Amino acid sequence: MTLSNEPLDIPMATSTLSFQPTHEWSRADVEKLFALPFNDLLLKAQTVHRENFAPNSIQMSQLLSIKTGGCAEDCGYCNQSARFDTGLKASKLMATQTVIASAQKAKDGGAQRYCMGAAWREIKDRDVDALCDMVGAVKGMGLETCMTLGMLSDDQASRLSEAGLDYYNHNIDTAPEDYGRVISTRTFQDRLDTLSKVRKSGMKVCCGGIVGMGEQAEDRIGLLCALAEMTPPPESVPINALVPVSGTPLGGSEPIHPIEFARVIAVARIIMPKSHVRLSAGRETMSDELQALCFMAGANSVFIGDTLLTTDNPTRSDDDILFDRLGIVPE
Ligand code: SAM
Ligand code: DTB
Ligand code: SF4
Repeated sequence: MTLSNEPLDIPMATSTLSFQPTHEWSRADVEKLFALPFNDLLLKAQTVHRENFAPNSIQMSQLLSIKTGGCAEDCGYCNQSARFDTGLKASKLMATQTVIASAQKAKDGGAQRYCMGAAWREIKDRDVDALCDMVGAVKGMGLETCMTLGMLSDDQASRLSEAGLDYYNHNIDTAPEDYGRVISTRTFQDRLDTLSKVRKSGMKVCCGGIVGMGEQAEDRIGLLCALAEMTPPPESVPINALVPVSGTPLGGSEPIHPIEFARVIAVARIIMPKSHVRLSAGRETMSDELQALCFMAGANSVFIGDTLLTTDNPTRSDDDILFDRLGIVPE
């Protein structure tokens, strides 16, 4: 099959919203986007997507948990907090050679970016040398590098950046107004402070959130507005559907309706036109049809590999079948 990356000449849907990709979105605009008829919203999102990206290409990242469990924070969605009994076995920071071997497997399997995550509240200075070694080695394989390690200092950010870390993932998770319901051991401002240190160090920002945690529709609007008003917006925006883990406070949340989930992706695409929007955690329980709808809505990044950090992701062979069926190719 020949895939065309040429922009399509698609007429805009009739709606009261003018289409301005460079517009700074007010909260009222974002509310109006969410209220659009689904087809109008999807057409807008797909049009913005085609104006900024090759329509059928997807960025593929792979995760590795380099330090699992035992975390001091109380994030109500997380399997790795020491405060909840989820049966997860905690482990120490992985040896650099083990990380390198896993990264090589990921590269051989088609990953473009390798994202190393640690269940830490913040980085300790004693670990920085080892983290820099991991970054240097993974980068040396020709992979893009990403880490998600909690809060950091300016000095730690500079060292990781100098070692070759391309992206730092640090999610705001939910709207500022909803933050206290989800996490009590840090504030929304703590997250913004870390993100500003990441920016200052020259690394690219990967920042998104989780939906399906029992939040209100207005919280999803608040989450997306908070991401879009970052200057500049994050280069990478992971939209996670909660992977419910029993034993965590939010593990019994009502799942988000699939159509509402696709709306979140579409609005993210429209208001952050240049960012990669990642259809992140939660794909394991999504139908092929919902994933296809999300790609149509402008998602252009996924995690590949059989596990995320501690939970399941679709197998590579299931993903290969799906991407082939949809004519999706790696970016
Ligand atoms: N400890 C660091 C931190 O919190 O920034 C890095 C690792 S933490 C596991 C990375 C992100 O994974 C969280 O910010 C959250 O958005 C996401 N996450 C964690 N548990 C999740 C779950 N059960 N479902 C969906 N996303 C989850
Ligand atoms: C992100 O936004 N999602 C990823 C990555 N960044 C670090 C993590 C998802 C974790 C899902 C639960 C788990 O596997 O432990
Ligand atoms: Fe710790 Fe990160 Fe999990 Fe929060 S999300 S409990 S900070 S590992």
